[in-house]
Amino acid sequence: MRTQVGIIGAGPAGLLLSRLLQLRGIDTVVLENRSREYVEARIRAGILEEHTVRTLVDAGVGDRLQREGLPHDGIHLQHPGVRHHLDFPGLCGRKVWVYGQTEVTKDLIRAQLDGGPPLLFGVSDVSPEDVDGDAPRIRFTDADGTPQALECDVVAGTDGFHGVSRPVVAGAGGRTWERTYPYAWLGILADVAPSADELVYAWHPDGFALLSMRSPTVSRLYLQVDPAEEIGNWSDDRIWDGLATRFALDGWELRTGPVTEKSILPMRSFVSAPMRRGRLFLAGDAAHIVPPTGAKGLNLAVADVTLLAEALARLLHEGQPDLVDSYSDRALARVWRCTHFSWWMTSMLHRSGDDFDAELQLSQLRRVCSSEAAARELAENYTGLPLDR
Ligand code: RFL
Ligand code: PHB
Repeated sequence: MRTQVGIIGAGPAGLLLSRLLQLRGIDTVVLENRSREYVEARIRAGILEEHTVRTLVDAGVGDRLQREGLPHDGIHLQHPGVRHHLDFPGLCGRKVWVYGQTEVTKDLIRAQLDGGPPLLFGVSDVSPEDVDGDAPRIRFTDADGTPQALECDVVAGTDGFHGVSRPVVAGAGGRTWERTYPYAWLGILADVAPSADELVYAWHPDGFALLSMRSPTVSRLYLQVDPAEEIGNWSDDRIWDGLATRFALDGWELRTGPVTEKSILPMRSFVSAPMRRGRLFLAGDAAHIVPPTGAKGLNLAVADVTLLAEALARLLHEGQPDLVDSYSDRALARVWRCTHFSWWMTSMLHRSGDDFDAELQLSQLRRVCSSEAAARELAENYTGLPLDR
């Protein structure tokens, strides 16, 4: 088997990279170790930046997003007794969209299977080889159990945080930075209309809570819990009670409904540099993780592959290595901006249990809710800073 770009991982980063390269006339093969059903059901991100939406629409995979996505002009920031709306278009001229990562993934998979480049699910033993030379390959076992070798010009490691690509890059040196937070999120999906028009990020003495949504009839809600908590200790009633307490506001009520999914998610920041070894390039969660508070992970993955597709087209069509040579530095500049923003949102909104921290957090929240300059800084980062081009 031979292709120009062998792509490991069919998450949003790998699927979109394949699509962007196809539109530039470059052949790809995508290798995914899970099944299509598993990949399409994985519940994750929900907020898309304007740049992400434009990229998906321009790539011809945005029809359903444009029909079903919910444009949001801002968020609500809450602390006890106060729910303040931040108006993003007024502050920075941009907005965001609510559209689940599951739906982005389904749209990309459908486009790929509908006459697009090969996408192989259920492969195993995936291993990038000879990435330091000009003729790398990916060895893997296909879904029928047959060993295969995919000869490539370039390998893209878009296999997420637990993938096989980052260890290969790290094997040549480089470094990593990591922060684990003493918080986790308990997330639920519920069949009930969202209780607010836009997302509510709430600081509360009991801990952070987030009200989000997936559609006019499906709510997505999160509660800060201890990372050692077990989901079995959280009945639906206990979750709804916790949410009602943390979002409480005079004249407002939380709507409840059947819970269809619940899980506990750890939170960490992680950056690995460089995002390249020879002809192997990392993109998305394979190279970096942010805590979900700033809604940045999926958007960063899209920003990475936008840069990478352009760089690979220049290398493979024109033989010019300048953009692949600058890819890691350009991508990492945005990664660190988003890492800072996600850390800042996380630090401002989660209870540490320390009362000094709490007063600093409340002071920061009052500042964002009263100063246009402070609000604009949040709005510019949340809606996504322009790509460095
Ligand atoms: P993914 O989505 O993890 O995809 C990697 C793919 O690679 C496959 N794979 C392999 N395939 C072949 N061989 C191997 N050895 C392989 N190892 C792994 C995996 O099965 C998978 O299919 O990474 P990608 O594409 O980089 O995308 C990143 C995003 O998924 C992630 O950043 C976001 O979900 C983060 N995130 C959010 N991001 C946002 O932009 N906005 C949000 O509102 C938002 N909310 C969230 C989030 C992440 C969350 N969790 C679960 C951590 C909310 C949550 C709760
Ligand atoms: C979500 O809807 O899953 C979501 C929204 C905003 C965030 C994180 C997650 O900051």
